Amino acid sequence: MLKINVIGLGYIGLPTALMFASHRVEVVGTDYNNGLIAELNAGRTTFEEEGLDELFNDAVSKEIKFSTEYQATDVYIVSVPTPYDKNSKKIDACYVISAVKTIMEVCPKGAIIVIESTVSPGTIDKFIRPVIEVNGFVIGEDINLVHAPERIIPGNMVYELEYNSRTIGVDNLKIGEKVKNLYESFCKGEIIVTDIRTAEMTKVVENTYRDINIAFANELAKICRSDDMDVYEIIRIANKHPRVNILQPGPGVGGHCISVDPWFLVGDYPGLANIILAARKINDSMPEFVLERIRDIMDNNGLTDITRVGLYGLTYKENVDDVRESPSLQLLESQKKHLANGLKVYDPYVKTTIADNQYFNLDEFLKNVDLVVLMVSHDEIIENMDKLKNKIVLDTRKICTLEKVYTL
Ligand code: SAJ
Repeated sequence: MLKINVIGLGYIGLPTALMFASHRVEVVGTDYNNGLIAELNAGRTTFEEEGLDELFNDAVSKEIKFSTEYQATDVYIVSVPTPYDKNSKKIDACYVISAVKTIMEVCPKGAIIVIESTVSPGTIDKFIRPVIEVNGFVIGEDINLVHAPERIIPGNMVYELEYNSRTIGVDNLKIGEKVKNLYESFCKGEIIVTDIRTAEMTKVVENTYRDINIAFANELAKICRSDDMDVYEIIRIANKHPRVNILQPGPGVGGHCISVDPWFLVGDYPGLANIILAARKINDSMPEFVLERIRDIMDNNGLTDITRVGLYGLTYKENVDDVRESPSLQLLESQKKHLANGLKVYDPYVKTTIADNQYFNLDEFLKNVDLVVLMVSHDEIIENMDKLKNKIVLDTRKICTLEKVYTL
């Protein structure tokens, strides 16, 4: 059986490493963050995710080690972050490149490097292959390159790792079969082997598809608001059509994937990626639209003090602790752009201070606000809806069961 070194133990790398180990594949998980490795070695997981602790306990009882050092193994799975530059919208592959460089220092001849991190189409040809070749390694002989983009969704990662279909992009079908067999140790979904550029493009296309569909729902919300129609009722009825499936409008699109990946296509294909660009702009405009709704609702209710308005939820979606690109943070940025401040914020999953006027206790937060803006549908607020009875509520997620609630 092949031995694996998973590089980067974040949201994707950790569950992946644990999943292999729990299916009796020998795994070493590597991360350059000493603190993170110390936590894992002390028997603690490093983020909250449904089913992760159980998976962790099962894996550590089998074949897994955690280390800050890269290992000599047959296969490397690279799941390091791929940040993007907010202005140029281009991907920064520096972490992937540095991981590949370090792998070359320790790997045996013929090792397979699987890149799971999302990269923009063409990144492997433009940035990764040259790094390998310049070091005198022959791709296909000394090192085999694979791109197997992940597809799991925060909140349901453990289940989706096991049951989602996967794509494996390779130069050589024999390597494709090897890697496919490896993933089949735990993956029950269909595994499709294709070439690397197709795998890169497919990943970005999947997230772009979702971005465009969310943008459609958000645009409908704006249209309906402008002419006093109920967008939720319209979507509900339209979705009865057998070929219509409109998503839900919301306060914007966050996370490190859907709000980022479509920009790669816009950046690489200017003039061609038109609907994609329009969708990005619509979704990016939603936090500002929520701000406008807040102002209108304040006017309607004779509220003048912004410090009596609170945002419930700072994460990019429900029941996760990930705040990357979250609509709430985008909204707070917008507030700053208008030279304003004062909005209060609270999120049960965010335990450190990341914004001004932040609270760490629901009751304390509610005591200090009159208008509550529901930005994220965490279970906590659904279970405590009664506490909003005497508040003015703007519900951007359509979760509130109380009477007389404002919506988008
Ligand atoms: N959202 C809406 N309305 C909706 C659905 C979502 O406003 O009807 C918002 C969410 O609140 C959130 C954002 O969109 O802010 C994105 O959330 P999400 O749950 O749709 O997706 P992510 O970003 O958590 O994960 C996506 C997934 N991709 C697709 O569904 C095509 C996941 O499978 C990928 O693995 C992940 O991106 C990734 O890493 O690329």
